[in-house]
Amino acid sequence: MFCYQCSQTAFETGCTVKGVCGKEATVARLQDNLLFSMKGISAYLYHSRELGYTDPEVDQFLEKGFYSTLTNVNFDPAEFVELAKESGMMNIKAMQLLKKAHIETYGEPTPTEVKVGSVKGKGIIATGHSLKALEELLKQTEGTGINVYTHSELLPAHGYPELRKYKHLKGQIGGPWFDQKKTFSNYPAAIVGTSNCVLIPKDDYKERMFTVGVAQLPGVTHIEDYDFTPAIEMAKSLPDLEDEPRDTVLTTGFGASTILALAGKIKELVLAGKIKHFFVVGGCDSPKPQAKYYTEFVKNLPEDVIVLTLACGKYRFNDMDLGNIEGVPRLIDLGQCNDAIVGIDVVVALSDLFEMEINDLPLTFVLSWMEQKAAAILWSLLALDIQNMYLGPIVPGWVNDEILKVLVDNYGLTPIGDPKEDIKKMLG
Ligand code: FSO
Ligand code: SF4
Repeated sequence: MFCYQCSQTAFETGCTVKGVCGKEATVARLQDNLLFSMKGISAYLYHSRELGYTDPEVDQFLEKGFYSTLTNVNFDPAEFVELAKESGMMNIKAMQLLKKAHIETYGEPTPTEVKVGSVKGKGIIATGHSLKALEELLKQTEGTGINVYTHSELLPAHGYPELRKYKHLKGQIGGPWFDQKKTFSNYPAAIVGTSNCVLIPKDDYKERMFTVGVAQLPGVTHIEDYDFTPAIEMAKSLPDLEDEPRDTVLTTGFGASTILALAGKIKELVLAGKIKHFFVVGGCDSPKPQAKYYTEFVKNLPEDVIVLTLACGKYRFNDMDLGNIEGVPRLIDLGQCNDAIVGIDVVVALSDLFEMEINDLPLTFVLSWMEQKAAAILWSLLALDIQNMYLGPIVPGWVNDEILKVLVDNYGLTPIGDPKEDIKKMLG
């Protein structure tokens, strides 16, 4: 634990073993966990509010949750576990709200092929999660001759009809959030960071980087009121990007209705033994060497399984051509991390389709954890009582032995191991 929230704190620097106030280490860690989860919920609420959507019930929960972590309010580990589960349910509501906002504003996403790489001309690269910021950027660059590219978690934007209608939305540059220093150095484009997962820029692109909304970086111009004039002027002043081969094509934009339209076919294929298992492989990508697990995992799967994926963890394998099983794609990109709600909808629909409990379905979740926001999604899945999920590349730092025991005993949460061995266990 580490807590320095009051003046009683040990040695006036921080309580690290047990609180002077009596707070146990596990309670301190569960408080941190709840805060992480609520930060995740806040991110989704923020992007919903950008589009004019709010949910007072979730706001009310945040008040209670934050208040619970104030000094000397709540010392009970059991109630903190309950609050974490409640945060998971509230995160489901927040993700539903954001999905509704995205669909009502930009149309239902449909599968869309996105070319990777630049074309000759001026360019702006947009990274992060905010579709609202991307839309404003597209509106303001229309007719200027500037091409717009997505990076990292904005890839799924191409699936939405009201965004891909812009002809100058040319494709994708780079991969997950952590390649940005190398990627942004390599392309003479203006860059716009629209949410979390911006990194302190290198000097060679700092001047041509901009932030908008919640994202801010020292010495980087912040765009106010979605007026992208400074980024547009910067892009015009820069050299052209060059034509690249653009052989890599990524498919994104599978919404719930596209997948559910295949329900009859999926049922037929499962009953005929042609689809043996479903995997949800997703979450945050991280630069840790252990994250290679996800590439190896998907590469080694047998051909009669379907992989649903989402968030930036997909960059470990989304350039693989897994083909299809009689017209049902084997790799289905549901979108951003907040589109975990689509994954949940699909899993619930599968459970209805086969008249089985979710935990009895031939289905395994293989999650990758990197940052705080993912705690909200993990707790959403736990709140739905989804059992036997695999988690990597490392177990979250706030999890001590006592918390891990609860997660293992109550939910069968398993740290990832060797990809081939794990596949055997999952399919066995
Ligand atoms: Fe990745 Fe970052 Fe979207 Fe996360 S870009 S790591 S939890 O913010 O959310 O998937
Ligand atoms: Fe230490 Fe408790 Fe104060 Fe935190 S609230 S600094 S654990 S005494």
